[in-house]
Amino acid sequence: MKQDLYQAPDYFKLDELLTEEHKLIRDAAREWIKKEVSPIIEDACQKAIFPKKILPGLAEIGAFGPYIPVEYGGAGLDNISYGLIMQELERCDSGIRSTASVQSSLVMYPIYKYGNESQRKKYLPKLASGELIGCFGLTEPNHGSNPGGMTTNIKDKGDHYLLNGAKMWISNSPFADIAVVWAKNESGRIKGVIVERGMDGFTTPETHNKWSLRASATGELVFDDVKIPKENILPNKDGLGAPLGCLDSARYGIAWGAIGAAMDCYDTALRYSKERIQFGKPIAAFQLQQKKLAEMITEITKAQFLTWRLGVLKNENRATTAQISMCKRNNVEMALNITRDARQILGAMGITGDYSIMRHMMNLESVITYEGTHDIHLLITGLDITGENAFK
Ligand code: TGC
Ligand code: FAD
Repeated sequence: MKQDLYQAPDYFKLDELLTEEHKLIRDAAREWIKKEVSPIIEDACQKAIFPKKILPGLAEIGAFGPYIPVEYGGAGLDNISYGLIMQELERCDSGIRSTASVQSSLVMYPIYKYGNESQRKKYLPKLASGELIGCFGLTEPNHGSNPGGMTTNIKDKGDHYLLNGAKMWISNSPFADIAVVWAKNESGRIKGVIVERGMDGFTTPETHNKWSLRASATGELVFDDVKIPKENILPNKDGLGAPLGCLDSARYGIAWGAIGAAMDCYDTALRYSKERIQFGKPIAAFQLQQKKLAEMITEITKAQFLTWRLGVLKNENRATTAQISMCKRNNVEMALNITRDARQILGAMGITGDYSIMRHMMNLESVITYEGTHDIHLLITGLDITGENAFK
């Protein structure tokens, strides 16, 4: 088994802008990843299984609901700490970050923000400890970028609702204990519904044959006359703005996560380039390889500062949806470009599972599509700066 030799690049001393608490949390996540996840991640990806045994460890490093208040079992941390944890997880594998993103931003966040006190007390502590795992159902077979067109629906039956419809491409669905599902009521208003595994008519078939995010389980959510108790409806917000609010939080985490993947590829390529000898010298001595490496660290550094600044704005409740979109879009593209250059620096070795680069590259093909495609984020920026809506 290959040792994880990762050394995080910090070319412009961003660490000096972090608090002691940020660094402690980041370093704890980094060490845990090296010890517990790096040794098993390649095998999990090759076998296309999510390694469930890491769930308690993820909870222990605070990856489940980092910013949820301590009284509900969360870690009560700020948004930069949340981002740093996501960065460390995705440094190892986007699928591991995905699981934590979904649990934190797409399951705990809506229950905390839009749920009532009894829903918060019932679900949040168990989600924070990893005793319960959740998933988030927004995308449907015919409604991906346009979730407002969803057809999944609830009908009021007096003492309960009946839920019908289907969601697809749902991270964690095959093993999740609960699902936060978005469905329209009779008036066409979108409501959040907590669906529990075991409810009659609720199934979660797994999606197989993915070439990307293989260490993350993806599946469908199928609802066939599922009887939903009224207390499982999130009462405090409805409309498309409710799920979109969750996406702001998750996209923010992805912006940090993508930097982690890029940092890992840069670190791997830099080390390899110093060790690999061709024509009598290390390939790092050739200008063409230096160009790739120099551009990688430049782009990583720019993304680190953009994202740190976004974290500061988020802590002050001043980060806008459009800023988050810009950051997610920039960082994922930056990371994907870096995987491609890093892979070339490793030559043929770059295509093997002995190194993480190709795995990151494949993973990022999902990351550039989920939580809003690359195009959608560009149009969000376009709308923000011009005032013209180019979506429809
Ligand atoms: P639009 O008319 O713009 O907005 C509808 C309502 O929502 C409000 N709103 C927001 N509210 C809170 N936060 C935001 N970020 C908001 N953005 C918009 C808006 O004010 C409006 O409110 P109201 O009261 O007037 O109704 O909506 P639209 O139908 O034109 O769509 C806009 C668009 C395309 C940007 C949006 O729908 C979108 O972002 N599409 C992309 C879909 C997406 O990102 N799906 C992600 C699914 S989850 C996922 O991928 C998880 S992967 C997890 C993992 O494994 O890590
Ligand atoms: P489409 O919306 O069909 O888009 C296809 C193409 O058309 C894209 O290039 C897109 O940019 C472009 N396009 C669409 N509309 C426009 C427009 N107005 N202008 C210009 N171009 C446009 N969803 C969840 O709800 N929960 C999850 O947990 C979840 N996990 C996922 C995990 C994985 C591994 C993947 C791959 C996806 C996941 N998704 C999840 C779904 C994801 O959010 C959607 O795939 C994404 O929103 C895009 O939808 P789509 O795939 O239907 O593409």
